[in-house]
Parts: sequence; structure tokens; C-alpha cells
Amino acid sequence: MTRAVLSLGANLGDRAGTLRAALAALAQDGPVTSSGLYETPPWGPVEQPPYLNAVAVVHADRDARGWLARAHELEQAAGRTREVRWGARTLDVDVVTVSGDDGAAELSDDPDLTLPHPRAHERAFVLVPWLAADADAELPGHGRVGDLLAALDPADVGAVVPWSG
Ligand code: A4P
Ligand code: MG
Repeated sequence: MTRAVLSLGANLGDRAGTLRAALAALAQDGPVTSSGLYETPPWGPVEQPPYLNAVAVVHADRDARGWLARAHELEQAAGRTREVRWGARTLDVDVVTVSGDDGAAELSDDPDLTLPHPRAHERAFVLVPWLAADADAELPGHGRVGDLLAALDPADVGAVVPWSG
């Protein structure tokens, strides 16, 4: 059994329906604790609509590669096509961290699966939902998620808004 933290984002189509379907599919694999949905301004160089983001803390009998494969499966089920890097998508599922039964985090600098996710520590749209799902969350190599959030620009943190649509 491993524990993975997954970041889910959607900014095309029925964003909430897509995220809820992905979270429901993950719950078939094993225990899941998820944040609510948050509306977030698009991050990165591409102009695109706002995202809904969520974080799920999931458990199942999969190794890190298995979690990446599961992430891609969920993206495909949501009809994702890969066009522009960082561009708009029906669903993006990133693997933020994976840890084993002993609590030790997997570390990897393979470009196909970098762990922990190399940009998670600077992304309010990952850290805010993660802290909501796990108040004790820690990002391996970077520290407590609450402390990482305190170090970000408060305007970026405040722009991650619980979604009640
Ligand atoms: N890859 C390497 N490590 C990982 C990992 N830990 N988890 C590889 C998932 N994938 C990982 O991903 C590109 C490659 O990264 C894959 O081949 C995978 O093997 P992709 O999903 O094909 O393309 P992408 O999503 O455009 O790239 P990337 O790097 O995942 O994009 P980001 O950085 O996730 O940016 N703004 C808001 N507000 N909310 C968002 O969710 N997301 C993005 C996507 C941009 N702006 C956003 C959001
Ligand atoms: Mg991705």
C-alpha cells in the first residue's frame, strides 16, 4: 500500500463534473481524502480560462509509476488531448508525492516522473487544497505545507477561492 497526493485541475468543459468523476473513480481504488473544489486563476504563460483545482490524498496498492499511469488513465477518461504545454485542458492529474508504508517519500528526478512534483511548492492552487485535505501535510524536501503557504504572496493565496457553484 502506498499513499499518494494527487493534484487535479480542469479548465475546459464541465469542470466540476470532471473533477468529481475523477475523485469518485479514485475512491474505487482505496481510501481517499479530498479537498473541496477551488477556483483558481490560470498559472503560467498561456492565456486560458480559470481552473477548478482539488487535491486528493489516496491509498492503494500501486508504486509511483502505477500512480502516474492511473493519473493518465483519469485524464484520458476525461477526454484530455495534449496540445499546448501548460495550456487549457479538461483534466490534468499531477502526482505531487508518493510515500510507502514506512512514511518514506519516493524521490525521483526522471523527467517522466519527477517526485516530489517540481513546482508544487510554489503553487497556491496545489498547497491551499492540500492543506484543506491534510492539515499536517508536508512536502518532502520543502517542509510543512502551512509554512510554504505563509511564504507565498498573500494575493496568490487569496486568489484560490472555495468554489460553491
Ligand atoms: N511528469 C513528470 N513528473 C510528473 C509528476 N510528478 N506528475 C511528466 C505528473 N506528470 C509528471 O505533463 C507533461 C509530462 O510531465 C508528462 O509526460 C509526465 O510524464 P502533461 O500532463 O502531459 O502536460 P502538462 O500538464 O501541460 O505539463 P505539466 O508540467 O504537468 O503542467 P503543469 O505544470 O501541471 O501545468 N493553473 C491553475 N490555476 N491550475 C492548474 O491546475 N495547471 C497547469 C498545468 C497550468 N496552469 C494551471 C494549472
Ligand atoms: Mg500534468
